[in-house]
Amino acid sequence: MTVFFNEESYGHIQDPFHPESPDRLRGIVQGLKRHGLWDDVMASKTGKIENLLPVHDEDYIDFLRTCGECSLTMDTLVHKETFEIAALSAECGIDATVYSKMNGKPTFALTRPPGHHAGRNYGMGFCYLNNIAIAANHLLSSGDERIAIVDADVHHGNGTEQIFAHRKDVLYISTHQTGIFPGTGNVDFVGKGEGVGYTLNMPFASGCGDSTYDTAHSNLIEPVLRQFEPDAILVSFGVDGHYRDPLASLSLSSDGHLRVARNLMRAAERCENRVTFMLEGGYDVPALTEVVCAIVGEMRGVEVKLEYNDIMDNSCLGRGVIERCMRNASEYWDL
Ligand code: Q9C
Ligand code: ZN
Repeated sequence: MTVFFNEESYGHIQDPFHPESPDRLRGIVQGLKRHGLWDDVMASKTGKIENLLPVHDEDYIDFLRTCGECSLTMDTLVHKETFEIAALSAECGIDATVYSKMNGKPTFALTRPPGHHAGRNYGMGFCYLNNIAIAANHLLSSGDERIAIVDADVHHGNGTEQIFAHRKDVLYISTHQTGIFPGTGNVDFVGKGEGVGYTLNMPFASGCGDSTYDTAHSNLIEPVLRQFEPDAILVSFGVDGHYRDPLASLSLSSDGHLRVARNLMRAAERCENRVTFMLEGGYDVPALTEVVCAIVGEMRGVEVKLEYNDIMDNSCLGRGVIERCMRNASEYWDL
């Protein structure tokens, strides 16, 4: 099994013109079928509340479950079916990480709705339940000692960062665009209390792309992952850093996204190939589709041709940010 997906996710429709629409998944599923990659897909069973409780307050869960029609923020609406689909999305993430653990293989969870903006008692930014935090907690409570979360969505994962800021058993590394939603993810925030040194933020300016990400991975993300020695790597994977994306303005190409994924799969060779990609954002459906297909293809040994490969950043525009992050991180890591 490589891909984890639930039909029910199509039923999550915030409003007809919302960018986080079911067409995103329809595009991906169609693409995977076209490339012969849809023979290896697993669905999840209804989300279990016990798995949500270590991450979210019971009051918040009850509110989501019972409010009927309400809104968490202007662009994060709750309908009567939202809680159930969000809980299934969280379960999808858990199942993909558990499968990866049992079989020593990378997995891709088509989590929808996404999760990384959701905190203990709030949802925002199209997120209701923090899928990746829920999966990380599940692994930590079933024998794992250290989990690394790499957040490659263009937005900072404020929810994930906050949930784990004080912990040293969860490493959180985020690359994101600065100056856009949600506004968190400053390079000088390195965690709290026991967790100091276990949060790394790289807030890149508009325009940063391929060469910036290549450098961030080789100079910082890879060495820190090697030293942390995680039992598994979980990836908040968005494709909204793509130059085609309508919601942000970084300039990653499709191949740039694929290299990010490859780097993480290579890092995971040191933890029995335990790496799980969980879908976060990505709002240009053709770009989202080709990138996800290429990553799943990489996992399965199938080559997927990429179309959106313009290189817009070949001079490491984000070097200053990477250096500032390295300077902060070098207090805690050998860099
Ligand atoms: N003026 C994810 O990619 N935009 N969420 C708010 C407010 C919210 C993105 C704009 C973007 C949320 C999972
Ligand atoms: Zn995003």
